[in-house]
Amino acid sequence: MPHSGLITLEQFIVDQQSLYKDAGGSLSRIFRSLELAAKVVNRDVRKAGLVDILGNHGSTNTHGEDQKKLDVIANDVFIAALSKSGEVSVIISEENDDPVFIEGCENEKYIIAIDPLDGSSNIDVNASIGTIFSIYRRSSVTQAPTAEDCMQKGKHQVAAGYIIYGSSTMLVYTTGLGVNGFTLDDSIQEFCLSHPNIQIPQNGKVFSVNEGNYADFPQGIRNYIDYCKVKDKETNRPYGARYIGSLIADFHRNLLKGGIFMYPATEKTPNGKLRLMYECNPMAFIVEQAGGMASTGQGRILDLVCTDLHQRAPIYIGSSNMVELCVNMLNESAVTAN
Ligand code: P6P
Repeated sequence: MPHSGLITLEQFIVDQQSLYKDAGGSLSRIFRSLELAAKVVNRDVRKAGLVDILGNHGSTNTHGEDQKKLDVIANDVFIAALSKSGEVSVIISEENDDPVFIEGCENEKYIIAIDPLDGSSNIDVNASIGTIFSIYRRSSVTQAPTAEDCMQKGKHQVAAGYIIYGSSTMLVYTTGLGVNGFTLDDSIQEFCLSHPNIQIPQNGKVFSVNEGNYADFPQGIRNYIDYCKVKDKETNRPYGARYIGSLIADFHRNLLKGGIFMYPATEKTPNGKLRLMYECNPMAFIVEQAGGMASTGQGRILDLVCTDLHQRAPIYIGSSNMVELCVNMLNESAVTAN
């Protein structure tokens, strides 16, 4: 496509801003910061094998997980960029136990929840990784922000998105007016609109789950996984099993092609493994905006009450017909088991 036909992320955001009557440009400035940070992290991810930024940082995060060096670099880059936007009062990050209150921005209305580098266990083996972000507004800005300001239901998100550092680098986001994808054109260092108005197919032929935990899954989930493997031409089964171990990569493939991603509760992870505020909620907002579904197994992810900044939740997310059947089988089995 000739460059004259390109729509850059910057231009797209300005055009979208005109759709919001009370838009003052704050959200646009936040996106500009996210875009800059994404380009810096992309540069570091792309050269990870060449300089000493692979491997563990020697510290652990709030969940006791080893922090990879790139985790820490990505966290620092995004927090610095968002702080400089002047629009963000507080940031919650997978890499920080406590909220990061931005000095001089106590009266700003935006809150950011971020997983600066999700899938980091894949860094050393060159598999796709990514950044997930979620944006909320504070209900009141008359006093300094608190941790409670951050504990909002996912349905109150103002925007959500992710950057996937894969075979190409893409930024996918929603502000509640559908989902759009932008691919980084390295030659001009611009994110350009490549996937307008993404809609997830209602049915797919892929299921994504860590089957190593099969013995630990609820019976209904085992029943659904077995269902995915049955030969049935009419319903395009058996489905393909695809699991990269990087939420963003598995989610992105299913968003474009159709499919379901599952991280159930198990004995080892009684509330599931994925974190509500900066993994489940942003992905749930995106998938619903694309016509899909995201459930905890007991209800909509976006309705789940947040009682802890780093709380986890079981998640079944993707093509609506697949998620619906999966959750029905989970609950039918639970009923018959009682
Ligand atoms: P498991 C990566 O650590 C992550 O948070 C997600 O990106 C990914 O989907 C999941 O954990 C993989 O977890 O237990 O299957 O290795």
